[in-house]
Amino acid sequence: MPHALTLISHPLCPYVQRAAIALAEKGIAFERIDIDLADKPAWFLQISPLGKTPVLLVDGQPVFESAVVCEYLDETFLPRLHPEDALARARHRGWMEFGSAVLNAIGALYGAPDEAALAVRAGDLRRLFVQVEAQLSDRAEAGPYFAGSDFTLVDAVFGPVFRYFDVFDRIGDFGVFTGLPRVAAWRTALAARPSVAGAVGADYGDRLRAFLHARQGALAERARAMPPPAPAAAMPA
Ligand SMILES: N[C@@H](CCC(=O)N[C@@H](CS)C(=O)NCC(=O)O)C(=O)O
Repeated sequence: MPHALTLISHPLCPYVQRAAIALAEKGIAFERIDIDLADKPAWFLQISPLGKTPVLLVDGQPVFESAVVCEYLDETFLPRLHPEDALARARHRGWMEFGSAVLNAIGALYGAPDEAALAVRAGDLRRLFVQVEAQLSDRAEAGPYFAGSDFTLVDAVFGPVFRYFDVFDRIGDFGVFTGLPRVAAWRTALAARPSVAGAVGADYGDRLRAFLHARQGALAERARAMPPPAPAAAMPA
């Protein structure tokens, strides 16, 4: 019997997007409920032990933590997005975790208090992507995805990562991907993948810019120098 699946979400959350991408890749129907993370509803706090999105409700039972949600989906619904081989699968899990480290570095970028810190944090991000470039160079297959021609959960993690840069690129040139051709090609391939493109609303860019506008710091300062986007819901860091 099919499960009733509900993804408790926030329109900007990159961790939510991982789950939405995995669901779309598997062709699974689900309901998506966006909440305001700046004013968390009581019902959400009852089902989310850490008070974070995403939560996947499976027949009413909450599963929390995006990596766990993705693993559950992969064990339950075809096609598999993890490699069959246990060692390859373990290595993919490592790169999913690496993707979370990149998200933390992105958080540090938009938290940079001044231009000097912004440059340092862009450099930190670049160093992470230099490691990704080396990993992509070691692929047995040429691409276009992390492991070659098959889309995997690592791709589901990095699609939302790269999406931030579609907005950052309009704010300034941070040089994060300069001289990293495999990373740049992977970014382009993921942006074109329907599951990745469809994991956010059409207003994602405006929402992210509104989020940045409302913050303190150097990136916010630069974002405010651009024409103002439409107002959007706040998202805590
Ligand atoms: N490790 C968690 C991280 C999820 C996370 O940080 N979600 C953010 C939104 S993108 C959140 O809910 N923040 C609200 C809060 O921390 O209060 C996961 O992978 O699911």
